[in-house]
Amino acid sequence: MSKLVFLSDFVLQEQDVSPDIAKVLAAVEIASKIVSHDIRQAGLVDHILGAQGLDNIQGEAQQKLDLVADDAFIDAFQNCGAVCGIASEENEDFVAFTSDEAKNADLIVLFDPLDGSSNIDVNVSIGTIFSIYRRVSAKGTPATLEDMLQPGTEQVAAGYVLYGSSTMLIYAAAKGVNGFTLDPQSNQFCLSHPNLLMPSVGRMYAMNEGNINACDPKLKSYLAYCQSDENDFNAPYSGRYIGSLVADFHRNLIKGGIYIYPAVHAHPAGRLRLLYECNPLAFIAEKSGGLATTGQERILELKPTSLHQRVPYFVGSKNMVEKAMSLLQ
Ligand code: AFP
Repeated sequence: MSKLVFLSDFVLQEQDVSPDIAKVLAAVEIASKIVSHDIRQAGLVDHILGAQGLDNIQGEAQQKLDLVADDAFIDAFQNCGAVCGIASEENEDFVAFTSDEAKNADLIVLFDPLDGSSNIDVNVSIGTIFSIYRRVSAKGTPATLEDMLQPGTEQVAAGYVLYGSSTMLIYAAAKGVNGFTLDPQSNQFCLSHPNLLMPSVGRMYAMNEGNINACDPKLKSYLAYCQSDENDFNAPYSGRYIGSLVADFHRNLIKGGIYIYPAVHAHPAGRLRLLYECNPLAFIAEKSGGLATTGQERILELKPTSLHQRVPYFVGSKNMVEKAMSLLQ
């Protein structure tokens, strides 16, 4: 058996992982192991399952584990020595860390601590999504809103942790995308999926089809194409919708496919959050050969206007996203 490469070794070997990015990855590793451990105990201990009784800034019921994960990641980023500020999907405002070390740090992290959290209680895969930027404000001062509202093209790196049948960390940077699986024996993330490339087409599409009458009627022609014999495989694609974006995205990254969350009546601007969900996954998609758009525009080129901005989202295999866009014109 070939030697296992731990994430901590990979970080030292990779030339595009600077020392400060390595510190952020170490923070992600610490927090995600805490969250992963808690998830594996869900149902056995009190503080994991169920709603905690309040809504988050998005007006969605916060789950107990949303808050456990949010605290774990904020603590880890605050203490890693490389991050001057963060914004999280769970909090209304961004946080500028106040220590001298943090004020002199260069990096910003935007993250969704627990994507798909409505799936926690039913033992379905969920994940943490993160995105790393360099600050635009001056070092030595507190992080600003401007630091948080950079277009996705400015991401230095992005990734996610998927708490699925195994726990995996996917990390994307300039040189490409690599996947690490948490080995339960050593409790280490080990390189298991080097140089991930998303197939340019796949046999699966993911959309909440309950929304089909609440979105642009042109989308019906794309779904009809997916369900017909006229597509790339001359056979209907399979519909797969987990309802955890990170898990649907991961399947498409490995096997090829498209994920669609369009503007719908209940969410006229789209449901998914640009900063915490769409930009990081768009970065990973593009670095692995895929594509992410609003149906009209490239996600990474959008100039964010607010922390919790939502956008329509088409992400996945390049040819599939392009085909969907062509039918929306
Ligand atoms: P939560 O983290 O609040 O559960 O939201 C998950 C999510 O943003 C994304 O992960 C899913 O794909 C999407 O919502 C599911 O939304 P619908 O239930 O409207 O299909």
